[in-house]
Amino acid sequence: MVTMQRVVFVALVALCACGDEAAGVLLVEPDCTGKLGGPARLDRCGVCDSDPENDCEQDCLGAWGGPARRDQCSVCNANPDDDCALDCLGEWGGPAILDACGFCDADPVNDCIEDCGGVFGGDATTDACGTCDSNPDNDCLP
Ligand SMILES: [Ca+2]
Ligand SMILES: [Ca+2]
Ligand SMILES: [Ca+2]
Ligand SMILES: [Ca+2]
Repeated sequence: MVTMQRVVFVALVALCACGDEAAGVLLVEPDCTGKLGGPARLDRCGVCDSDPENDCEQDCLGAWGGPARRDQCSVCNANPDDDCALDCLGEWGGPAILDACGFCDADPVNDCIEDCGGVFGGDATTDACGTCDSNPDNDCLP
């Protein structure tokens, strides 16, 4: 009876050892190239290689390998054409605009205008006879 129990015990230990070996074999799985225990891994975009540095990343909308990028004004989308730009005062997305005379501010009311001679910021005026110059002394009088 004692001998019978010992045989069963030994058989169970053998089974357990066999099971451990099987588990050990199962741990060595093929990598994504099919090589057993190989170093290659699939990244989140389905690209299989052994370089973790080139794994695709989440874009700013949360899509893995997506095209969306955050511009300098923290607006996230996939359109590079609407990225905010530096204004003339050096502020990203700022409202300042250079007028035709080279003055930079955010006030469109003070933008310099073209005089009658076609000069931006010029002081020529048209007199009552239709003569355009910057001399008020020669204006013809009606
Ligand atoms: Ca990779
Ligand atoms: Ca954009
Ligand atoms: Ca202005
Ligand atoms: Ca004049």
